[in-house]
Amino acid sequence: MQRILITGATGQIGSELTLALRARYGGDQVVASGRKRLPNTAMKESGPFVYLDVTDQAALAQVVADFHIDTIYHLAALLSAVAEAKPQLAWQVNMGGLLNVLEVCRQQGCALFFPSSIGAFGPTTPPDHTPQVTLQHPTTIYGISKLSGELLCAYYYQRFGVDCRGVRFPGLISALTAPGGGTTDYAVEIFHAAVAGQPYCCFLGPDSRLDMMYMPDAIRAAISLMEADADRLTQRNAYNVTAMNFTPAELARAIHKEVPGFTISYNIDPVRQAIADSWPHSMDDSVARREWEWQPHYDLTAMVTDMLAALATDTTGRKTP
Ligand code: AKB
Repeated sequence: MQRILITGATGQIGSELTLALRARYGGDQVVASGRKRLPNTAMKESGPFVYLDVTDQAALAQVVADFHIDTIYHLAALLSAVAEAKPQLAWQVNMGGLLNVLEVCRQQGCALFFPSSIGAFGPTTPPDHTPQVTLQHPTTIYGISKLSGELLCAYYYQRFGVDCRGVRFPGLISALTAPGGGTTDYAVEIFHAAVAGQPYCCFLGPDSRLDMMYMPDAIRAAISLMEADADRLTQRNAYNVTAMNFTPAELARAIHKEVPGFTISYNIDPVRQAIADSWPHSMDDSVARREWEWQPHYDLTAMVTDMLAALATDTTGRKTP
């Protein structure tokens, strides 16, 4: 039986991943951890929660030993826009935290899931159908930390045999938890405005096309990869995974079909626009599809319908994948 630790469990991915893993493996088997945000009621009541700062290696090692952990989903990280505002802190948390996690994995024999991002690509990467293996020269501190993280995970796999697996997530959209500090956050904020009957002012321009994914698909991607047959995996740094791509104008039109009074305007934030402009429009995820049967379930229409319904009712009662 797996004993799992999730770092950054109170964040956007962790809030849903914790509940999905507990539903799959049992509440006591999945230890959620976080540094700042309080766990929500569902997380508190469904299994153990510990306060943990991933930059404290001794505390991390202690939690892993105490709970007999054999698999870590390491989600604690600063997102792109916050990282750009605090680059030194971003390096300390994103890279220092990952190195600590990798060391504990090496010392205590744990497998590791590490989420990389479209941010690991840069302006010189082919933006359309971005290949699995291609030029990666990110220009943001977030992207540099994600690319370095991919390489460090691959190194720990080759050098020490740590079972590291990862994906490059696109922008993630969730009804349950706000993202907090990313460049793709507009794609979540817009739904909250629409459901509240308010107009939305977008910080990216109308034509900024980015890869996106609905959270239930992201959760399935993480769990499927960790359960995949190791012999079939050729990419130990990170698999491209995607589900859809759209611009703010296209997303607003899709919402408008279901919320006829909804309107969008634009007030471009130059920092986040520059970050978005450096990222791919659409990744080629055929390698993930081939090697571990990755397949998204939600396209733009299905995601919009589900998001609006989830936000209009009780989001805490949503189905898990
Ligand atoms: C962000 O915008 O920083 C993240 C990401 C795409 O990695 N959502």
